Amino acid sequence: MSDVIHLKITGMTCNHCVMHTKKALESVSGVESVEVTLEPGAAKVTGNADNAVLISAVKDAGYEAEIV
Ligand code: 9UX
Repeated sequence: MSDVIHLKITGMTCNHCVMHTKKALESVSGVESVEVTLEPGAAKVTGNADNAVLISAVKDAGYEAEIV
């Protein structure tokens, strides 16, 4: 069964940032689908992924994330 994880993302300022974040989250093991919005900065991740790994992936892409 898939989980739905909501993340608050900070630091995104353009739609290219949104794509960076989306690709970063999609690369995480267990992720099935990702939706990212710029305003408000948020992501919805479906799948079975480790929360800490999701946050690290966003950080590595240059943004900040927290579970909400
Ligand atoms: Mo464009 Mo978004 O450099 O950082 S990708 S503002």
